[in-house]
Amino acid sequence: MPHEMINLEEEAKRKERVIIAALDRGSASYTADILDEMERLVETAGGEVVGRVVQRRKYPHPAYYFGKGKLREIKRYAEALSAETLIVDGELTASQVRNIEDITGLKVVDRTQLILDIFAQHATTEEGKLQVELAQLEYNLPRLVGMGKEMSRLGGGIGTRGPGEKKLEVDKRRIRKRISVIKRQLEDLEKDRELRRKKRKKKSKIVSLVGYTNAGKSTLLKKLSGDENVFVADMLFATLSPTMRRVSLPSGRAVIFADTVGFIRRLPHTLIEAFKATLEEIKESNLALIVLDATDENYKDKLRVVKGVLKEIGAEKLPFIIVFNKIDLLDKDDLDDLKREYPDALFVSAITGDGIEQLLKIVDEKLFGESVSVEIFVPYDKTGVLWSFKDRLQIKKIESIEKGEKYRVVGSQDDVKMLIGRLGGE
Ligand SMILES: Nc1nc2c(ncn2[C@@H]2O[C@H](COP(=O)(O)OP(=O)(O)OP(=O)(O)O)[C@@H](O)[C@H]2O)c(=O)[nH]1
Ligand SMILES: [Mg+2]
Repeated sequence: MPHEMINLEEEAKRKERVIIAALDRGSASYTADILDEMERLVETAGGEVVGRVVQRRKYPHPAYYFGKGKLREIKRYAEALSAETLIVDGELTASQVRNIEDITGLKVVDRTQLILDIFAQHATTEEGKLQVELAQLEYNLPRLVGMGKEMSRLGGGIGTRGPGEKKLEVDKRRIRKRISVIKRQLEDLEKDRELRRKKRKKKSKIVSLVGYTNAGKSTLLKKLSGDENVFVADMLFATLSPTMRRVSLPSGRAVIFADTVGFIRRLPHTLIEAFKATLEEIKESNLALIVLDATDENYKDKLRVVKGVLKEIGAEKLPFIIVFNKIDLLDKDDLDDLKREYPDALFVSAITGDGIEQLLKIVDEKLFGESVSVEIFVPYDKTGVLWSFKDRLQIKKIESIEKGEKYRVVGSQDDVKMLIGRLGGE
């Protein structure tokens, strides 16, 4: 008996052995980069990449995606490596999946399903789970055409998992029903969200943290807010649901920083659709901090991707500041080069706290204008007027004098002027 138990444990620990494959459409370095990213995605999904395959080809084969000969090669390669799963870059049609499975004998998953699988595992909130399940079902529905017994081949593992350990529904009729139920539930949740958003927006300005997955957005939020409970992890798509924290700026005003799902190039469209409500929060914010990993050689591509997604969700007009993070890992020369190239960007380390003070100062100025500090006299009967500004100005009492009190107030020029006007001053 004991050895049987050990086997079970090993089985649970055993990682799915995966071959990743992509077409090289003309740029070998781009393809290598895509495969590196796929490898990170596979690891995040709990699999292990045991081999890589590239085929030079301008367009995918309509029936086989790769060439038929290449697929036979993949089959031999997989046998030699004891791989069981093939993950293909891009989106496959139902018949491509079936044809590749027939020739290679492998379980076939495409990049979109891989990403959806990770989202399914990382969704924690009710809304997040529903959004992911919706994206999965909508992606899979047209791919189930004519699929009957083949579906049973999807025994488990990457590409078959639903949110919260649930198995993904594979029956077409039931999927359609489930999709409409989820959509209704999401609509209700979105109404609540809308209400909360309006309330929040009335009270404080919102700064959204956006960027490529793993850039360090959540770590930055953790540092800014001092809240140890913000979830940070060295994996892709660690954060799925918006997380908000109130943070005090140097002028004394509080704003809300909002962290949300990370982006990736060619973010599956079903996901953008399903996450629309969540992503729209970004559009409604007052300022975006585009967080980039300063150690990433391809940060320019990533910046382009982030701007592309912002455009897609209608947030291209949102004012933004570029924030290079992880500068603790950069040597001085590289950092200086970066600073020369991006004179308006900010440079921080969310781990050491380097540059955070400057970041808060710039955010303050960008949102409220440059701060001024003045001494004012407030007659006793106008104290209420003064305190009605407490969310916008930093107010400090200096002394009581005859008929009133002297205060020092710090804040934007406009707010200070308005206060003085209301107090009946100059
Ligand atoms: N050395 C160093 N590591 C950092 C820094 N900021 C974040 N990290 C690490 O980078 C990894 C990703 O950080 P997260 O904050 O989870 O990244 P994220 O942008 O929220 O990622 P997603 O939620 O997946 O979009 C973690 O391992 C962090 O510890 C930094 O300033 N310096
Ligand atoms: Mg995060």
